[in-house]
Amino acid sequence: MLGSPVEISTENIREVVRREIEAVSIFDIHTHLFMPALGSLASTGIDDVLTYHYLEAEFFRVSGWTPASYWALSKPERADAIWRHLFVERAPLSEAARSVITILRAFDLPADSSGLREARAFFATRDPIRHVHDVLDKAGVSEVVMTNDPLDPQEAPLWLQEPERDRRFHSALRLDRILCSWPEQYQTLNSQGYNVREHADGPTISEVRRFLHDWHARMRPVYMAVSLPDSFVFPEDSIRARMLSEAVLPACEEFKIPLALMIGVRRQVNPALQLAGDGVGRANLQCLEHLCNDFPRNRFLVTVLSRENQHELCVYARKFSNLMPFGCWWFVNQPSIVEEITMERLEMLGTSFIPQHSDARVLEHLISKWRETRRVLAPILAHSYTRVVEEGRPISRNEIHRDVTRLFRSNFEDFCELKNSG
Ligand code: RAT
Ligand code: ZN
Repeated sequence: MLGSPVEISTENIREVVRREIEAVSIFDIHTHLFMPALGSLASTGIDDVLTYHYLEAEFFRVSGWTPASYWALSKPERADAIWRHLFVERAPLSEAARSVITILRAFDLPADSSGLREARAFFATRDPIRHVHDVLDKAGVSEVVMTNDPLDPQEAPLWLQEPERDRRFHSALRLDRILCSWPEQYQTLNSQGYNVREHADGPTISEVRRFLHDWHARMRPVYMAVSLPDSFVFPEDSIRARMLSEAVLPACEEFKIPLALMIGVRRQVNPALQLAGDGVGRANLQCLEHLCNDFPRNRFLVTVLSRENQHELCVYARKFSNLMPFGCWWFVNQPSIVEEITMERLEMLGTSFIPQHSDARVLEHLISKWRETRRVLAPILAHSYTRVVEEGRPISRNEIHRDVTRLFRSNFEDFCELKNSG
């Protein structure tokens, strides 16, 4: 009997699921964090928490400040302004604002003070290495995937120095500059010694392959990744489509790693807001049909930004086992929408998806984002089990443990073949 001997009653399911989700050690598959050896790029502490671009967008709505006057200030001054407008002059009701309260309380810091003196003093005394350890521990996260851009002028030189690896931090090779800004970026590849051309003719494709080969050897990424606009189509007659089909996908196949597609961002709809200036658009997901069909030996991790695209993504995942939906990305990482998306995915895909990633930009985000994810997902998963038990199929603790492990880590490990790759 599958469910016995430790099958549980419908009354207990909620509590068992809550405990399992509380206890699981999470593999966070997409963040903007950096391993300690790349610490000069890392964000941490109260000033970085408050100047997160999700909060900056909310600040510009209520403060009456112009972006120019805001950007003219130092980071602590910007953090002070955000604290005053979003946390002192009004209650922090938004998801991004409440997240700050979670972080402060996780370190026993006051969440209702008029200024940031105590919080700043606290973070200033933290030993950086110990702090990383404590934050991962408090967040219940064992491993994270970074976002590593080989064309970033600050990041690339650090990788050339062979930084010390940390097994809690995996790399992801980000391709946005190659796939979305080729005319502005091809000369950066030239400066790294690759003979590529503006119109991607001549040796360009084989040189991009060589570039990917070299950076793969350097970073050892668990996947390659790109964020794509809502207007993304595939196939098409474009440099991006050629790069994808002739360089990136063959390289992913050779290295046996997936390509992560993050589809639906409208970059810089309001450039004055800088990082906070991106928007969202509904994409045409027929691109996935073509990619999954035309490249059956490739694997695709996919997240979509528009709420309107979520159902379609589930349908495509039912058609293609080389497609793995992941996360509730950015503008859909709001509890009400996460509930809806996760329920839909459970109903359409069982446990064959990756429910969430944190997108943490600041180390301490791991605490608030995963606390919220655990809080939102537990009742949804419990509800799904309850419906099965009500229909007459017992469920055991072991099964819940196995499913929670799948959702929060092993679906990703298996899809990336991490266990076999050593
Ligand atoms: O969520 C974010 O912080 C966005 O700014 C983006 O970084 C997005 O997640 C991305 O990876 O492009
Ligand atoms: Zn991101």
